[in-house]
Amino acid sequence: MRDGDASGRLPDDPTGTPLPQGGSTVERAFVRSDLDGDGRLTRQEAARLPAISTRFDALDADGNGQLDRSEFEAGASTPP
Ligand SMILES: [Ca+2]
Ligand SMILES: [Ca+2]
Repeated sequence: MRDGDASGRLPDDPTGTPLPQGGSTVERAFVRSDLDGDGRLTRQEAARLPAISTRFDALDADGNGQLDRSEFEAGASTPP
């Protein structure tokens, strides 16, 4: 048994965990709106963003009822 050298810190992970502070304004908006953190916005989550929710069906390119990040970014970068 040895416990004398444990620093209690996890090694740095080069792949990282995405942080809300790390991305663009659009990405932060996505992360802030993604209340359950599953990487997709439901219609309910998108309701916080009127510019998105009013075009939800048009932005949902694959029609699965949720906006993934690429669908969201496409909508957020396109004028209404
Ligand atoms: Ca979500
Ligand atoms: Ca979709």
